[in-house]
Amino acid sequence: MHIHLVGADLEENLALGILAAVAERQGHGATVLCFNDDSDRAAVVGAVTRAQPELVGLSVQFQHRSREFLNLARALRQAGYRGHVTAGGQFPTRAYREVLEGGHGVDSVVLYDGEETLAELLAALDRGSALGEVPGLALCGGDGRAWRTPARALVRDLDAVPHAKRYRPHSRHVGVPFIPITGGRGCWGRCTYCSISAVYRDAREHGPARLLRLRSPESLAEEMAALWHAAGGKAIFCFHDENLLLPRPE
Ligand code: B12
Repeated sequence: MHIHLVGADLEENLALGILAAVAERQGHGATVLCFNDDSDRAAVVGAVTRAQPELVGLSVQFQHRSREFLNLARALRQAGYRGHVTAGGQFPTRAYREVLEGGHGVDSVVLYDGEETLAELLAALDRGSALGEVPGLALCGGDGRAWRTPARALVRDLDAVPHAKRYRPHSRHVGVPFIPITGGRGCWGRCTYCSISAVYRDAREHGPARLLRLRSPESLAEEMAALWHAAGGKAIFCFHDENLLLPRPE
């Protein structure tokens, strides 16, 4: 199968880079398409209708852009795209009913971490088996109502997550490669206004989930070294972690 992954690319999108690596590890092809605002819609629709991938994955990390992504899904359907459209990221995870019941042409939502669920969704689509058996999804029933498949635990070992596919050349700042990377996920804080806290606490209400997960320094150093060498021995690493300030010195 070939899949298209669509999302913000103001800085390299690690969510899409990691999911592309997951799909390629399974033997599928994966293309990342930039969708920074509505002006990118025509290019995305054009690329999808030309290539007709089996799946399009929308990464809706920002609530303020949710309307743009749902309009994009509608535009794909109006352009005749009949493949599977799935959405992931913080917004669809929390608003899966609105995304699935709104007639936007979205077939499924991958809740919380995407690695394992996307891999199984691709396998089920490949085999033609029932999506309701894939844990960690939200789907739309025959009655037009959204429902959740069995819960899936958040990824326990972040060291086992494949390194993000670097789907474009790194941006450069003062000529130096600028390389986004993550060392962990989640936050121990409980700020009432922050969707990060809301999403991970919601995950914990639906299954085994730790609010804060860290990679091992060894795994992180190995990836940084590989990227540094590949970038010619100079790099600015930008951590896309939610929070680098941890509660205890150790
Ligand atoms: C990196 C980042 C940025 C970067 C780069 C974004 C880009 N790619 O272009 C920059 C600095 C540009 C940025 C800007 C902004 N950001 Co910002 N950003 C982040 C940050 C810190 C990390 C996102 C990330 O890549 N995480 C690493 C990956 C691995 O984790 P992930 O995204 O959760 O992805 C996993 C799952 O969600 C899922 N998944 C995600 N996408 C998909 C797609 C599919 C198909 C599937 C199956 C699964 C899936 O699988 C992934 C792997 O498990 C997040 C914090 C967060 N936790 O999300 C804030 C965050 C997304 N940003 C936020 C905000 C508000 C903004 C700004 C609006 C701030 C501002 N006022 O300007 C701007 C908007 C920019 C714009 N014009 O649109 C908020 C969004 C809140 C909300 N719910 O709407 C967040 C959550 C931070 C917060 N404190 O709340 N941001």
